[in-house]
Amino acid sequence: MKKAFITGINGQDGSYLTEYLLSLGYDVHGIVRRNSTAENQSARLDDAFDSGRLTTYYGDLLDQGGIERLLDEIQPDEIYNIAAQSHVRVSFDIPQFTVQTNALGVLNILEAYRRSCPNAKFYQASSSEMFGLSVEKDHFQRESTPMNPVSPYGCSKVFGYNITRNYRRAYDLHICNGILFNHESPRRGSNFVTNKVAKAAARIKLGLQEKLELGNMDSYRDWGHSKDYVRAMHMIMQHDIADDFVVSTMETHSVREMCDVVFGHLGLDYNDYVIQNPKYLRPEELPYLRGDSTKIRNTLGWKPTYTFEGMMQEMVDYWLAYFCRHK
Ligand code: NAP
Ligand code: F7E
Repeated sequence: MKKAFITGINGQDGSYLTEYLLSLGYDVHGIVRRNSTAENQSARLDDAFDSGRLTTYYGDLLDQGGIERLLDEIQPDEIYNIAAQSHVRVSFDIPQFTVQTNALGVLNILEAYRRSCPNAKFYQASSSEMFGLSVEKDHFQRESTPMNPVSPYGCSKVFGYNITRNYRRAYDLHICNGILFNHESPRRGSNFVTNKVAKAAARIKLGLQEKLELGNMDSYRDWGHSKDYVRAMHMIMQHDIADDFVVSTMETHSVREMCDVVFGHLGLDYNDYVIQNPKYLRPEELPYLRGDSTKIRNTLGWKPTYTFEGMMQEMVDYWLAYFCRHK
């Protein structure tokens, strides 16, 4: 039975990855940060605990000694480093914390891994935000696209990407990067734009809210489903060669189009409800993302199962059911 160690286990991806690995027969171990409110801290993992094969520990990427002790004790076969301060807008508010976690935190866990369990495989959660303003002539970003980040978050992720590639070569470690484009689900934090819109539209439909305030509605994103993307993470780790892969749907939609789909699903016109508030604008915006995932499709046979419209419907339906229960 394989053992996996996951950082960021109680986040969106961490919780779906946990369920996926448990379904494959893995023992899953992961760290959660100590929080003053114990209730709901591991809410996304509630079902997974029923398996009896999930163990969580207090831990933080900033505490290298603690991570090293855990890796030494657990001796995992696979390490998924998916913890991060993952909100781009917030990274402008707390740049130092973002860089400490997303950049130095990666170095901390790499050092712990190198000393404690160098035969394990290691996955790093890299991001399309690393590409920033770079777009190829065919309007895609792919593995070979130069990195030109436009946020503290993007800059921190470029460090994580580069240091993992450096450790792979320097110490002959099995380290992979998934360069994931945006991925969403009902478990997405509700201050990311898709779930913010899905949640507000459901509340508006039920008469619980009148307006929705957004920032820039003219940026484009390549939005997939987290469940499809955690499956890609696992496939990347099973490949014989430690390598880096873009994971994306190869489609792009504007925030405006996404609002149209969500409100349209409820029989509403978003123009009647959405207003702009400059407080949601970013000091520097990334205007356009569309990933070319040909490499992972051809090499590993991965492809997404969710459509953009199907995913957005799932999120709206989740919130409708939620607010009907909690009205
Ligand atoms: P998420 O829901 O925000 O989860 C992030 C997780 O990291 C949470 O469990 C969080 O714990 C934990 N964390 C934050 N700071 C930490 C620290 N210092 N030490 C230990 N744990 C810490 O993010 P996600 O959407 O699942 O994304 C997973 C990873 O993929 C992240 O690295 C993100 O940057 C990257 N990524 C995401 C996307 C996307 O579209 N979702 C795309 C590309 C890359 P708390 O709950 O205690 O905060
Ligand atoms: O913004 C615009 C905003 O915060 C998407 C993270 O998972 O994907 C994610 O980062 C777009 C941006 O995601 C609001 O300006 C308009 O253009 O949902 P988001 P993101 O910044 O693309 C990358 C790949 C990651 O790696 C990150 O971890 O939507 N937008 N109005 C808004 N965004 C937010 N959050 N809130 C608004 O009101």
